[in-house]
Amino acid sequence: MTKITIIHGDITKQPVDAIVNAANSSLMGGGGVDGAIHRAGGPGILAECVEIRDRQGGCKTGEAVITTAGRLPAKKVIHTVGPVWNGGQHNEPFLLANCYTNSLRLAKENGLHSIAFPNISTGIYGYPKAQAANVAVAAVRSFIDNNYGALKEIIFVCFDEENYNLYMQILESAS
Ligand code: AR6
Repeated sequence: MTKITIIHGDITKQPVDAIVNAANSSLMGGGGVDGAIHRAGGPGILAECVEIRDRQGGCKTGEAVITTAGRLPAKKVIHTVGPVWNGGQHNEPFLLANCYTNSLRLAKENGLHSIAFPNISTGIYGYPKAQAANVAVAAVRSFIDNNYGALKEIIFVCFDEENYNLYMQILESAS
């Protein structure tokens, strides 16, 4: 069984096996949750991101890579790159779903059992929050159905109240 939890809070405080970062394709840090994770986790995270960049040239939209979590209470950080919202006709839902699926796959491959997601793409990248929440929940549910028992807990960490209310509505209406 995999439990889905919704939290209104800060992802850098979550004591889980992996937290997911809404990064950009350079993996060199940025604002929003990316900035918060690098600030709280310290320079060890960026050092591993530099190694990954040198090895494979960053991370494409929808893909995911894994690093240490440095000083964070989590064990690992999974960095994924969400799509920039560009009107919705440019593969945005597919690419956003890939962020969730590829992060979950990486967690499973690394033997990690609890993972916390921020609301990828809904800040600086401008993805409409309700649409992003529906994509996120559908992708997570589909992964659970196809990977029975691989993950014990999947947490959606909503930083703003609007996202928190949206996730509560979606999960309540389906249960
Ligand atoms: N904990 C959880 N969620 C947070 C936190 C936090 N500490 N801080 C912000 N959020 P964003 P994006 C929420 O802009 O839209 C960066 O510069 C925030 O409220 O962080 O995917 C990267 O380097 C929002 O709901 O990421 C990229 O260049 C969600 O996290 C670009 O931003 C995502 O907002 C990525 O943009």
